[in-house]
Amino acid sequence: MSSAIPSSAVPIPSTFSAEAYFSTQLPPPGLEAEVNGVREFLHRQNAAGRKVVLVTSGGTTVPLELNVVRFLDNFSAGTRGATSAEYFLEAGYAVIFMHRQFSLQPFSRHYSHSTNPFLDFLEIETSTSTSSSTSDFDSPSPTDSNTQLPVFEPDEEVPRICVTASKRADLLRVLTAYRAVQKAGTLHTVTFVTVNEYLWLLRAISHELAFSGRRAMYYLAAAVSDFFLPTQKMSEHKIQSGKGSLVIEMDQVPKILKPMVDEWTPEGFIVSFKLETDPKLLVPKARQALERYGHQVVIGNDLHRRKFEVVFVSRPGDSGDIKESWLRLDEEEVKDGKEIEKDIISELVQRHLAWIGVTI
Ligand code: 9Z3
Repeated sequence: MSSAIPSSAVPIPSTFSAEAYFSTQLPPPGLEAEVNGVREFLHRQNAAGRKVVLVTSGGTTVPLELNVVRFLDNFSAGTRGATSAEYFLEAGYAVIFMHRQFSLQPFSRHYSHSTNPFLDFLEIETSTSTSSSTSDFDSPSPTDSNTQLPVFEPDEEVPRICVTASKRADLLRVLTAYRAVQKAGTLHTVTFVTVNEYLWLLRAISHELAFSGRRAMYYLAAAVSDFFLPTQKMSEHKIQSGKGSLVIEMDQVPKILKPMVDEWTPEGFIVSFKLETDPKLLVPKARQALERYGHQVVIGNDLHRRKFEVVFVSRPGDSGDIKESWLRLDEEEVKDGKEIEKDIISELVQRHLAWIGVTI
Protein backbone atom coordinates (compact mmCIF):
# COMPACT_ATOMS: atom_id res chain seq x y z
CA MET A 1 0.00 0.00 0.00
CA SER A 2 1.29 3.51 -0.74
CA SER A 3 -0.12 7.06 -0.75
CA ALA A 4 -0.16 9.82 -3.33
CA ILE A 5 0.22 13.51 -2.45
CA PRO A 6 -3.05 15.04 -1.22
CA SER A 7 -4.24 18.30 -2.70
CA SER A 8 -2.09 21.29 -1.69
CA ALA A 9 -5.35 23.19 -1.05
CA VAL A 10 -5.56 21.40 2.32
CA PRO A 11 -3.73 23.48 4.97
CA ILE A 12 -1.07 21.48 6.82
CA PRO A 13 -1.28 21.91 10.59
CA SER A 14 1.84 22.45 12.65
CA THR A 15 0.77 19.81 15.17
CA PHE A 16 -1.59 17.02 14.28
CA SER A 17 -4.69 16.13 16.25
CA ALA A 18 -6.16 12.80 15.18
CA GLU A 19 -8.81 14.70 13.27
CA ALA A 20 -6.24 16.85 11.48
CA TYR A 21 -4.19 13.78 10.70
CA PHE A 22 -7.02 11.92 9.00
CA SER A 23 -8.16 14.98 7.07
CA THR A 24 -4.71 15.68 5.61
CA GLN A 25 -3.08 12.25 5.20
CA LEU A 26 -4.54 9.98 2.54
CA PRO A 27 -5.95 6.55 3.36
CA PRO A 28 -3.98 3.65 1.88
CA PRO A 29 -5.37 2.11 -1.27
CA GLY A 30 -7.12 -1.15 -0.42
CA LEU A 31 -8.45 0.10 2.92
CA GLU A 32 -12.05 -0.50 1.96
CA ALA A 33 -11.38 -4.09 0.88
CA GLU A 34 -9.54 -4.77 4.17
CA VAL A 35 -12.45 -3.36 6.16
CA ASN A 36 -14.94 -5.47 4.22
CA GLY A 37 -12.88 -8.56 5.07
CA VAL A 38 -12.90 -7.62 8.75
CA ARG A 39 -16.65 -6.93 8.67
CA GLU A 40 -17.40 -10.37 7.22
CA PHE A 41 -15.12 -12.01 9.77
CA LEU A 42 -16.83 -10.17 12.63
CA HIS A 43 -20.24 -11.06 11.31
CA ARG A 44 -19.36 -14.77 11.56
CA GLN A 45 -17.73 -14.43 14.99
CA ASN A 46 -20.62 -12.43 16.43
CA ALA A 47 -23.09 -15.01 15.12
CA ALA A 48 -21.04 -17.68 16.94
CA GLY A 49 -21.07 -15.54 20.12
CA ARG A 50 -17.29 -15.37 20.34
CA LYS A 51 -15.29 -12.71 22.08
CA VAL A 52 -12.98 -10.93 19.66
CA VAL A 53 -9.54 -9.42 20.11
CA LEU A 54 -7.64 -7.12 17.80
CA VAL A 55 -3.94 -7.87 18.21
CA THR A 56 -1.55 -5.36 16.64
CA SER A 57 2.00 -6.54 16.14
CA GLY A 58 5.36 -5.53 14.67
CA GLY A 59 6.95 -2.16 13.97
CA THR A 60 5.63 0.66 11.78
CA THR A 61 7.78 2.43 9.21
CA VAL A 62 7.97 6.13 8.40
CA PRO A 63 8.93 6.65 4.74
CA LEU A 64 11.22 9.61 4.03
CA GLU A 65 10.41 9.86 0.33
CA LEU A 66 7.23 9.35 -1.69
CA ASN A 67 9.10 7.00 -4.03
CA VAL A 68 10.40 5.34 -0.91
CA VAL A 69 14.01 4.24 -0.73
CA ARG A 70 14.64 5.15 2.91
CA PHE A 71 12.48 4.87 5.95
CA LEU A 72 12.62 4.98 9.72
CA ASP A 73 11.58 1.81 11.52
CA ASN A 74 10.46 0.85 15.01
CA PHE A 75 11.95 -2.14 16.72
CA SER A 76 9.72 -5.24 16.96
CA ALA A 77 10.08 -8.73 15.56
CA GLY A 78 6.40 -9.39 16.20
CA THR A 79 7.08 -12.05 18.82
CA ARG A 80 4.84 -10.53 21.48
CA GLY A 81 1.89 -10.15 19.11
CA ALA A 82 2.19 -13.51 17.34
CA THR A 83 2.68 -15.44 20.58
CA SER A 84 -0.18 -13.64 22.30
CA ALA A 85 -2.50 -14.30 19.35
CA GLU A 86 -1.97 -18.04 19.82
CA TYR A 87 -2.88 -17.87 23.51
CA PHE A 88 -6.00 -15.80 22.73
CA LEU A 89 -7.06 -18.40 20.17
CA GLU A 90 -6.47 -21.14 22.72
CA ALA A 91 -8.68 -19.20 25.17
CA GLY A 92 -11.55 -19.26 22.63
CA TYR A 93 -11.18 -15.75 21.20
CA ALA A 94 -11.53 -14.87 17.55
CA VAL A 95 -8.42 -12.90 16.60
CA ILE A 96 -7.89 -10.11 14.12
CA PHE A 97 -4.14 -10.16 13.74
CA MET A 98 -3.02 -6.80 12.35
CA HIS A 99 0.69 -7.05 11.77
CA ARG A 100 3.66 -5.58 9.99
CA GLN A 101 4.20 -7.34 6.69
CA PHE A 102 6.80 -10.14 7.07
CA SER A 103 6.92 -9.93 10.88
CA LEU A 104 6.23 -13.09 12.89
CA GLN A 105 2.79 -14.67 12.68
CA PRO A 106 0.94 -17.09 14.94
CA PHE A 107 1.98 -20.74 14.43
CA SER A 108 4.53 -20.16 11.66
CA ARG A 109 6.56 -18.12 14.22
CA HIS A 110 7.79 -21.45 15.67
CA TYR A 111 9.64 -22.06 12.41
CA SER A 112 11.15 -18.65 11.79
CA HIS A 113 13.75 -18.76 9.03
CA SER A 114 16.36 -17.16 11.27
CA THR A 115 15.92 -19.12 14.51
CA ASN A 116 14.45 -22.47 13.47
CA PRO A 117 14.54 -22.90 9.69
CA PHE A 118 12.21 -25.76 8.80
CA LEU A 119 14.38 -27.02 5.93
CA ASP A 120 16.93 -28.07 8.57
CA PHE A 121 14.69 -30.72 10.03
CA LEU A 122 13.24 -32.25 6.92
CA GLU A 123 14.67 -35.49 5.60
CA ILE A 124 14.34 -37.08 2.19
CA GLU A 125 13.51 -40.77 2.11
CA THR A 126 15.26 -42.73 -0.57
CA SER A 127 13.41 -45.51 -2.39
CA THR A 128 15.44 -48.12 -0.45
CA SER A 129 14.88 -46.59 2.98
CA THR A 130 12.00 -47.61 5.24
CA SER A 131 9.72 -45.09 6.92
CA SER A 132 11.87 -45.17 10.03
CA SER A 133 15.21 -44.87 8.31
CA THR A 134 16.13 -41.99 6.07
CA SER A 135 19.32 -40.98 4.39
CA ASP A 136 20.63 -38.07 2.39
CA PHE A 137 18.90 -37.80 -0.93
CA ASP A 138 20.90 -39.24 -3.74
CA SER A 139 19.20 -37.75 -6.78
CA PRO A 140 17.76 -40.51 -8.98
CA SER A 141 16.82 -38.02 -11.68
CA PRO A 142 18.79 -35.81 -13.98
CA THR A 143 19.57 -32.44 -12.43
CA ASP A 144 18.77 -29.11 -13.96
CA SER A 145 22.22 -28.00 -15.16
CA ASN A 146 21.66 -24.38 -14.06
CA THR A 147 20.54 -25.00 -10.48
CA GLN A 148 21.75 -28.52 -9.65
CA LEU A 149 18.20 -29.18 -8.40
CA PRO A 150 16.64 -32.55 -9.26
CA VAL A 151 14.08 -32.42 -12.04
CA PHE A 152 11.17 -34.90 -12.08
CA GLU A 153 8.97 -36.05 -14.90
CA PRO A 154 5.22 -35.66 -14.18
CA ASP A 155 4.68 -39.44 -13.84
CA GLU A 156 7.91 -40.10 -11.96
CA GLU A 157 7.67 -41.00 -8.28
CA VAL A 158 8.99 -38.18 -6.09
CA PRO A 159 10.78 -39.29 -2.89
CA ARG A 160 8.86 -38.77 0.33
CA ILE A 161 9.94 -36.07 2.76
CA CYS A 162 9.62 -36.58 6.48
CA VAL A 163 10.31 -34.66 9.67
CA THR A 164 13.34 -35.49 11.82
CA ALA A 165 12.14 -37.68 14.68
CA SER A 166 13.24 -35.30 17.44
CA LYS A 167 11.15 -32.46 15.95
CA ARG A 168 7.95 -34.40 15.28
CA ALA A 169 6.15 -33.96 18.62
CA ASP A 170 6.61 -30.18 18.58
CA LEU A 171 5.57 -29.86 14.96
CA LEU A 172 2.52 -32.02 15.52
CA ARG A 173 1.44 -29.84 18.45
CA VAL A 174 1.79 -26.62 16.41
CA LEU A 175 0.23 -28.13 13.28
CA THR A 176 -2.76 -29.51 15.20
CA ALA A 177 -3.49 -26.14 16.78
CA TYR A 178 -3.01 -24.38 13.43
CA ARG A 179 -5.37 -26.75 11.60
CA ALA A 180 -8.01 -26.42 14.34
CA VAL A 181 -7.90 -22.63 14.02
CA GLN A 182 -8.13 -22.85 10.22
CA LYS A 183 -11.13 -25.17 10.53
CA ALA A 184 -12.86 -22.92 13.05
CA GLY A 185 -12.07 -19.82 10.94
CA THR A 186 -11.16 -17.79 14.03
CA LEU A 187 -8.03 -16.02 12.77
CA HIS A 188 -8.15 -13.10 10.35
CA THR A 189 -4.94 -11.41 9.22
CA VAL A 190 -4.44 -7.81 8.10
CA THR A 191 -1.06 -6.30 7.19
CA PHE A 192 0.48 -2.85 7.39
CA VAL A 193 3.92 -1.42 6.70
CA THR A 194 3.83 2.33 7.32
CA VAL A 195 2.55 4.21 10.35
CA ASN A 196 -0.03 5.82 8.04
CA GLU A 197 -1.43 2.41 7.06
CA TYR A 198 -1.41 1.39 10.72
CA LEU A 199 -3.39 4.47 11.84
CA TRP A 200 -6.02 4.25 9.11
CA LEU A 201 -6.48 0.51 9.67
CA LEU A 202 -6.68 0.90 13.43
CA ARG A 203 -9.38 3.53 13.17
CA ALA A 204 -11.41 1.62 10.58
CA ILE A 205 -11.17 -1.73 12.42
CA SER A 206 -12.04 -0.06 15.74
CA HIS A 207 -15.20 1.33 14.16
CA GLU A 208 -16.17 -2.18 13.04
CA LEU A 209 -15.28 -3.76 16.36
CA ALA A 210 -17.25 -1.13 18.26
CA PHE A 211 -20.39 -3.07 17.25
CA SER A 212 -19.14 -5.97 19.41
CA GLY A 213 -19.33 -3.64 22.45
CA ARG A 214 -17.73 -5.05 25.57
CA ARG A 215 -16.98 -8.40 23.93
CA ALA A 216 -14.16 -6.71 22.00
CA MET A 217 -10.64 -6.45 23.34
CA TYR A 218 -7.79 -4.41 21.84
CA TYR A 219 -4.27 -5.63 22.47
CA LEU A 220 -1.99 -2.97 21.04
CA ALA A 221 1.45 -4.57 20.97
CA ALA A 222 2.67 -3.03 17.70
CA ALA A 223 5.63 -0.69 18.07
CA VAL A 224 4.26 2.56 16.73
CA SER A 225 6.42 5.47 15.65
CA ASP A 226 5.99 8.67 17.64
CA PHE A 227 7.09 10.76 14.67
CA PHE A 228 6.16 10.94 11.00
CA LEU A 229 6.69 13.00 7.89
CA PRO A 230 3.44 14.34 6.39
CA THR A 231 3.20 13.45 2.71
CA GLN A 232 3.03 17.19 1.89
CA LYS A 233 6.55 17.64 3.31
CA MET A 234 8.09 14.59 1.67
CA SER A 235 10.51 14.71 -1.16
CA GLU A 236 9.00 13.05 -4.22
CA HIS A 237 12.21 11.33 -5.27
CA LYS A 238 15.12 9.74 -3.48
CA ILE A 239 16.85 12.29 -1.24
CA GLN A 240 20.18 13.10 -2.85
CA SER A 241 23.44 13.01 -0.96
CA GLY A 242 26.29 15.42 -1.58
CA LYS A 243 24.91 18.36 0.38
CA GLY A 244 26.48 17.35 3.68
CA SER A 245 24.40 16.11 6.58
CA LEU A 246 20.71 15.34 6.30
CA VAL A 247 18.32 17.30 8.51
CA ILE A 248 14.70 16.17 8.62
CA GLU A 249 12.10 17.69 10.88
CA MET A 250 9.32 15.29 11.74
CA ASP A 251 5.88 15.93 13.16
CA GLN A 252 4.45 14.11 16.12
CA VAL A 253 2.07 11.24 15.41
CA PRO A 254 -1.27 12.10 17.05
CA LYS A 255 -2.05 10.24 20.27
CA ILE A 256 -4.75 8.01 18.84
CA LEU A 257 -5.53 6.25 22.11
CA LYS A 258 -7.50 9.31 23.16
CA PRO A 259 -10.07 9.27 20.32
CA MET A 260 -10.04 5.48 20.41
CA VAL A 261 -11.22 5.46 24.02
CA ASP A 262 -13.53 8.47 23.79
CA GLU A 263 -15.05 8.07 20.33
CA TRP A 264 -14.10 5.07 18.22
CA THR A 265 -14.86 2.27 20.63
CA PRO A 266 -15.97 3.54 24.05
CA GLU A 267 -16.97 0.09 25.30
CA GLY A 268 -13.92 -1.84 24.16
CA PHE A 269 -11.46 -3.33 26.65
CA ILE A 270 -8.24 -1.60 25.61
CA VAL A 271 -4.77 -2.81 26.51
CA SER A 272 -1.79 -0.80 25.32
CA PHE A 273 1.92 -1.51 25.69
CA LYS A 274 4.55 0.91 26.89
CA LEU A 275 8.10 0.23 25.83
CA GLU A 276 11.05 1.86 27.60
CA THR A 277 14.77 1.25 27.74
CA ASP A 278 15.41 3.22 30.92
CA PRO A 279 13.96 1.11 33.79
CA LYS A 280 13.36 4.25 35.88
CA LEU A 281 10.90 5.57 33.32
CA LEU A 282 8.84 2.43 32.80
CA VAL A 283 6.28 2.71 35.60
CA PRO A 284 5.90 6.52 35.53
CA LYS A 285 5.39 6.47 31.76
CA ALA A 286 2.91 3.60 31.91
CA ARG A 287 0.96 5.40 34.66
CA GLN A 288 1.00 8.61 32.67
CA ALA A 289 -0.48 6.80 29.64
CA LEU A 290 -3.30 5.33 31.73
CA GLU A 291 -4.06 8.70 33.31
CA ARG A 292 -4.00 10.48 29.97
CA TYR A 293 -6.13 8.10 27.93
CA GLY A 294 -8.34 6.48 30.55
CA HIS A 295 -8.30 2.99 29.03
CA GLN A 296 -8.21 -0.30 30.93
CA VAL A 297 -4.63 -1.58 31.09
CA VAL A 298 -1.14 -0.43 30.19
CA ILE A 299 1.43 -3.20 30.09
CA GLY A 300 4.90 -1.80 30.65
CA ASN A 301 7.90 -3.67 29.33
CA ASP A 302 11.61 -2.97 29.41
CA LEU A 303 13.27 -3.74 26.09
CA HIS A 304 15.83 -6.11 27.61
CA ARG A 305 13.59 -7.81 30.18
CA ARG A 306 10.38 -8.07 28.15
CA LYS A 307 10.52 -11.84 27.68
CA PHE A 308 10.36 -12.60 31.40
CA GLU A 309 8.98 -9.51 33.14
CA VAL A 310 6.14 -7.05 32.51
CA VAL A 311 4.15 -4.70 34.70
CA PHE A 312 0.36 -4.30 34.55
CA VAL A 313 -0.78 -0.77 35.30
CA SER A 314 -4.53 -0.33 35.82
CA ARG A 315 -7.30 0.83 38.14
CA PRO A 316 -8.49 -2.39 39.75
CA GLY A 317 -12.05 -2.72 40.98
CA ASP A 318 -13.90 0.49 41.61
CA SER A 319 -10.99 2.26 43.27
CA GLY A 320 -9.88 5.32 41.37
CA ASP A 321 -6.26 4.62 42.29
CA ILE A 322 -3.80 3.42 39.71
CA LYS A 323 -2.04 0.25 40.82
CA GLU A 324 0.76 -1.75 39.32
CA SER A 325 1.34 -5.47 39.52
CA TRP A 326 4.38 -7.29 38.20
CA LEU A 327 4.22 -10.51 36.28
CA ARG A 328 7.46 -12.48 36.17
CA LEU A 329 8.68 -15.85 35.00
CA ASP A 330 11.08 -17.55 37.41
CA GLU A 331 14.36 -19.08 36.28
CA GLU A 332 12.89 -22.58 36.11
CA GLU A 333 10.04 -21.41 33.88
CA VAL A 334 12.43 -19.58 31.57
CA LYS A 335 14.59 -22.73 31.36
CA ASP A 336 11.52 -24.82 30.51
CA GLY A 337 10.73 -22.46 27.64
CA LYS A 338 7.55 -21.05 29.19
CA GLU A 339 6.34 -17.94 27.37
CA ILE A 340 5.32 -14.94 29.48
CA GLU A 341 2.46 -14.28 27.05
CA LYS A 342 0.70 -17.35 28.50
CA ASP A 343 0.37 -15.57 31.86
CA ILE A 344 -0.34 -12.17 30.28
CA ILE A 345 -3.28 -13.55 28.28
CA SER A 346 -4.61 -15.61 31.17
CA GLU A 347 -4.69 -12.47 33.35
CA LEU A 348 -6.30 -10.37 30.61
CA VAL A 349 -8.97 -12.97 29.88
CA GLN A 350 -10.04 -12.85 33.56
CA ARG A 351 -10.11 -9.06 33.52
CA HIS A 352 -12.01 -8.97 30.26
CA LEU A 353 -14.67 -11.34 31.64
CA ALA A 354 -15.09 -9.05 34.61
CA TRP A 355 -15.36 -6.09 32.21
CA ILE A 356 -18.09 -7.85 30.25
CA GLY A 357 -19.85 -8.50 33.53
CA VAL A 358 -19.42 -12.25 33.73
CA THR A 359 -18.99 -13.46 37.29
CA ILE A 360 -16.35 -16.14 37.66
C1 9Z3 B 1 5.66 -3.28 22.95
O1 9Z3 B 1 6.08 -2.74 23.93
C2 9Z3 B 1 5.96 -4.74 22.61
O2 9Z3 B 1 5.85 -5.53 23.75
C3 9Z3 B 1 7.37 -4.94 21.96
C4 9Z3 B 1 7.43 -6.41 21.52
C5 9Z3 B 1 7.50 -4.03 20.74
C6 9Z3 B 1 8.49 -4.65 22.93
P1 9Z3 B 1 8.71 -8.06 19.98
O3 9Z3 B 1 7.68 -7.91 18.89
O4 9Z3 B 1 8.62 -6.72 20.88
O5 9Z3 B 1 8.38 -9.22 20.87
O6 9Z3 B 1 10.09 -8.10 19.42
N1 9Z3 B 1 4.88 -2.63 22.05
C7 9Z3 B 1 4.40 -1.27 22.19
C8 9Z3 B 1 5.42 -0.29 21.82
C9 9Z3 B 1 4.87 1.08 21.61
O7 9Z3 B 1 5.08 1.62 20.55
N2 9Z3 B 1 4.18 1.68 22.56
C10 9Z3 B 1 3.89 3.10 22.53
C11 9Z3 B 1 4.87 3.78 23.47
O8 9Z3 B 1 5.66 3.08 24.15
C12 9Z3 B 1 2.51 3.36 23.04
S1 9Z3 B 1 1.25 2.65 22.08
O9 9Z3 B 1 4.84 5.00 23.54
